[in-house]
Amino acid sequence: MNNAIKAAIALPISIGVVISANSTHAASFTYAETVESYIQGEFTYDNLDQIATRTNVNNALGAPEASATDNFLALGFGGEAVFSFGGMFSEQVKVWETTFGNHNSQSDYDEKVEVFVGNDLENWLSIGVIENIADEAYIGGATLDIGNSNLYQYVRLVDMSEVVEGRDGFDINAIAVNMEMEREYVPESSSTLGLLAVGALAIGSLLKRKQQ
Ligand SMILES: [Ca+2]
Ligand SMILES: [Ca+2]
Ligand SMILES: [Ca+2]
Repeated sequence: MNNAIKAAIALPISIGVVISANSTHAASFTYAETVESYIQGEFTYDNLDQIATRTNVNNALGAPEASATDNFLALGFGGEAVFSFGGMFSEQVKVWETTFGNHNSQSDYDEKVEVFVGNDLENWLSIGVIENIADEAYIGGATLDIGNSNLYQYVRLVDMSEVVEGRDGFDINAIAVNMEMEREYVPESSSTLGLLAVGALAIGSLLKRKQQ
């Protein structure tokens, strides 16, 4: 292949990579769309109706309920759940927790979760721990930075709460990720497609000239 053809192919590819890595727009959050898995942890009470309500995985999908309702997924002590969002994400993960009662005086309502990101359901990167009350996850959600600019597909939450009688671990009201990189890439990739077309035309005319 001659150098002119190589350059015509390389140009749109290299531009596509640069655009996706330099995106600097403000964060926009997309809520969880699918529960990939849920492993119920320990519930230290035996109200079966309440357990049935709080183990409905759909309660963790979509936008958070603003005030405390039963619309959450309790992990149970040591339990875990994996979520996906309809696309790749980067930079940040945000979690809303549900806690009833007077949060200032009830330390036995403290609950926490370790947050992981990954792409294959086997290898996970821990990005930190969210505490429901200390991090105000039960008010407006708590955000963790991923700490790199890679794209990820899944978020895994693992309950780390201290076991207390009559409780059920961390309660996921909602979860969201920053899809800004992915969204930014979509319109830019259409212009990249335009450049690919230009590149293809250039290759076509070069080949034609060679044949003549
Ligand atoms: Ca709670
Ligand atoms: Ca709980
Ligand atoms: Ca909810």
